[in-house]
Amino acid sequence: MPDSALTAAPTLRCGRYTFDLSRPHVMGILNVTPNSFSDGGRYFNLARALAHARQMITDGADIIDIGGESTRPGAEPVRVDDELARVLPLVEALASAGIAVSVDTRKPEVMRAVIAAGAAMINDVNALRAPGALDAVATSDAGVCIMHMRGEPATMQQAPDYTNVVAEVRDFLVTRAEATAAAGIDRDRIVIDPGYGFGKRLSHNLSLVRALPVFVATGYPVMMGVSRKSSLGELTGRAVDERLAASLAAGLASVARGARMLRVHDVRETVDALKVWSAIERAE
Ligand code: 9MG
Repeated sequence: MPDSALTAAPTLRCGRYTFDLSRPHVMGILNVTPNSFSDGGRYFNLARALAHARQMITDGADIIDIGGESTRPGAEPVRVDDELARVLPLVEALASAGIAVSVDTRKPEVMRAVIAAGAAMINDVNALRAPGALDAVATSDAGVCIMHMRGEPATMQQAPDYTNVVAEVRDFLVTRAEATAAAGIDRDRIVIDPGYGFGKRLSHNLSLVRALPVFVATGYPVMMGVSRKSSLGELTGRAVDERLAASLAAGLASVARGARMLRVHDVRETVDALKVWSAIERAE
């Protein structure tokens, strides 16, 4: 990565969209699974899912992340055709309405189909490690988020351990970002994500948020997904649907340390919090 990349204006190219990340961006979560950890089943119906996506855009989301396979700890895999049946109608409807769409998937077949249907970004918690995944994105102009995950969702929370969590996660992401760029995906299409909650204990998650400047220094824009996660329940004792305040605190702590995109359930509240934070940052 050239030195100039560390100081360059952070822009992210995702298909027909170019995001100016000098303002932190908000990615609204739309899980269309019967069993997601925080909104299980609520948007498993097309009309309801579309209405929720439109509401998130009205509330200020910059992009909607659609997921048809749960990545919660212990989740079971979903077949390609089932995942496509869940996400494709939404991608088609939202993309044709001019809404920027990301799809949270680990499967190259799904990546190719959703990009053809208009998705502007692929959000891969597996960092494009599946055979064919790099090529599926490289043959398009979509953006990509590559995330760190230790193990697989089914087993990732079974005693995760690190010698130096920050260095190990950073090295993994730099290696994967370089492999992504070498496959022909321009660097300004790549976002990295330390994978809060993915094969990490509470102390690991907190260290990663605190060390976000280390990830920013790689030159790639950083995304964080802390919304409603179980570690926030560990800290506050709150149930999953009572973690708004905790999510806002962790999200703002991430942005204050350089995260440029937040993946959230509560778009309206996050956008308000970011407006206040940004105004304070700009004040004389
Ligand atoms: C799909 N998904 C769930 N949590 C996530 C996180 O923290 N980051 C990204 N990129 N995707 C996530």
